[in-house]
Amino acid sequence: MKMRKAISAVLAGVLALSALPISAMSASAAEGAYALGDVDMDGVITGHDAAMVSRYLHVDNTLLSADQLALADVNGDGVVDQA
Ligand SMILES: [Ca+2]
Repeated sequence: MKMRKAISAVLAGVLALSALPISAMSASAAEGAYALGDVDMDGVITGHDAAMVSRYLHVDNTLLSADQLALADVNGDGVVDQA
């Protein structure tokens, strides 16, 4: 149940971000090449990005590169977590 809540929180964040125009998002992470939240760096923000963050948090804390961690910190608090 705890994990489902965490996944739901991440998905809600991704969905909220996907509702924003791309121009409204900071593109400073990963040298501006990718939008915040685009953790898998495929050019679009999808559930797969949220799934990668969930996997990083709960299964493999070596999964994400430094650039991916910067993209995953969508609220800019310096911590990659459900928020
Ligand atoms: Ca993506």
